[in-house]
Amino acid sequence: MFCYQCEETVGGKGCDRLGVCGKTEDVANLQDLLVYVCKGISYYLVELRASGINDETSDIFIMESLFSTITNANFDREFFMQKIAEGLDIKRRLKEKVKSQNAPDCADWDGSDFDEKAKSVGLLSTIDEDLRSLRWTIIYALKGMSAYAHHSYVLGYKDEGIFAFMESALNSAASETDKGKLMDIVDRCGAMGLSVMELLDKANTSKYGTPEPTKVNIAAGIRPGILISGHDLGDLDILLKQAEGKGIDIYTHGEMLPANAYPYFKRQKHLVGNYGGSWWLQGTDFENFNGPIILTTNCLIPPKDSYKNRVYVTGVVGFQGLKRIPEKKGIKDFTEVIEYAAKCQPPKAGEQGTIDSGFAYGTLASAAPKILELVQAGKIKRFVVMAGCDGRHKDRSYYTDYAKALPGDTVILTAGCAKYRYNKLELGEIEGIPRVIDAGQCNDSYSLIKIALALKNAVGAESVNDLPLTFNIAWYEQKAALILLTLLHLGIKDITLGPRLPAFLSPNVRKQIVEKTGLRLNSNVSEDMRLHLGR
Ligand code: FSO
Ligand code: SF4
Repeated sequence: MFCYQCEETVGGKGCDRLGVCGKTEDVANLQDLLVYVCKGISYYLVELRASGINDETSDIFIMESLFSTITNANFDREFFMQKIAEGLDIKRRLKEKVKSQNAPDCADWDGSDFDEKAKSVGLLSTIDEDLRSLRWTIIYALKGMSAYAHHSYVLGYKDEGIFAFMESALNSAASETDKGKLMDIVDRCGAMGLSVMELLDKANTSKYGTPEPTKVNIAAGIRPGILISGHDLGDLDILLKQAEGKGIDIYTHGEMLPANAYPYFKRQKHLVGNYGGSWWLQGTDFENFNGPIILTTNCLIPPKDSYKNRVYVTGVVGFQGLKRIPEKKGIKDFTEVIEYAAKCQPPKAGEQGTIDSGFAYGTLASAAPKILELVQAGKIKRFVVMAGCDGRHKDRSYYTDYAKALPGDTVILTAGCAKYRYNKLELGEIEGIPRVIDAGQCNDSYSLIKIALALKNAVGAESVNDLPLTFNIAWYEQKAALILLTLLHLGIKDITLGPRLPAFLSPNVRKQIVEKTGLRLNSNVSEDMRLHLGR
């Protein structure tokens, strides 16, 4: 095993025995083998597309497979064994359609001992450090892309161009040796990151309306509840329909929080608010919740025995021993969870009050004149984009300290679970504009990009880099890596990133990116504050 795809990787270098996330060696290797099989399938798909033939079953397989290997989504050996077998069947079928003399090993391998083969196809099989770095940066970006494509797909939205790009990039990640070409693909991943976030924004807002500023309740009620976590709004929708009138309260957790701000979900009286905090607090939050919990996407932490029997998974999420939401006639059936919830105690009371969410670009556009007026009057001196992910390491308190230290004439723009580091602080407002503007889930970084571009146009600036706008991003897993590549692709300079730079960027690749973009690692609050605000 060798995995360095997330920020928490051992020693900032790589997990080589057991993942900090809890991923075991055999599962890590099988995930690598599944990626390898996807590369083989992509080889044939690229050939077929060149002759005008598409294969949707394969597109979906690649999207689901890559998504299942993202950090904290699936830890289940059986899931990966089955997926690899399924992939091999797809590959055989495609191989019959393509007459190829020079197929790479990933396309040729026909599946013998999975565990043995899995040991030889990981990232260390590429000896050259820079080549490895570029190839796996692409693969990690594709993992993030597949997650957002999947959230869109389940709502009925897909984009042929995104599938075609993913397959062609995966094919290049398997065999391309020209580092310049691979660097170009890294950049194109950033461009495609914007497209996939745009697609998901369209899917979410077309189905559920434009999020509106909302004070989300964080207090526990007195009825039994179901806690739903992850990013999949479609699952929340089905659950709410099936639980209506059953005397059960539905609460969001982690990245599901922004659902509370969509007009469609606001109309559901039994969606009562958000319980708990960020993904890494689930050990305590799930224990205290007392009722069943549904994980629709990452981030899942290996569950404790004290609540394991109450956790249900769906979609690409998996963990040995957890119950899976069944499907009846293609529709997810939450009956068992709802009946189980009715027998449970209500959630343990704890927090009180509300948190603000729902500031999508569609809503902020209407507040734009007011915001501009405040900027021109010097009442808002700077915006700081603090989007991204949260994580469990102590040094993440940097983001809380930074938010607290920001002067009262600054506004934080956020999206993703990074917000939990400061969204319960009393940071106040500037003439009705909250000092923490939460656009939503990590994919709603798209909204933040739109806001930045709108601001640029409104003040007549030549570039986003000329605005009083600083990017101080927190990353953890591969969706955030994709978002970073999108920001870099858009030409945003001098982004501060933390708490560590990605281990998958080799020193040479990192140097090249840093020289071109000014990307830098965050340091300490006072130094960064001086650099960002000039005071
Ligand atoms: Fe967070 Fe996890 Fe949304 Fe990620 S819950 S860390 S970037 O999966 O996707 O922000
Ligand atoms: Fe380690 Fe992160 Fe990979 Fe898990 S996902 S094995 S923590 S690098």
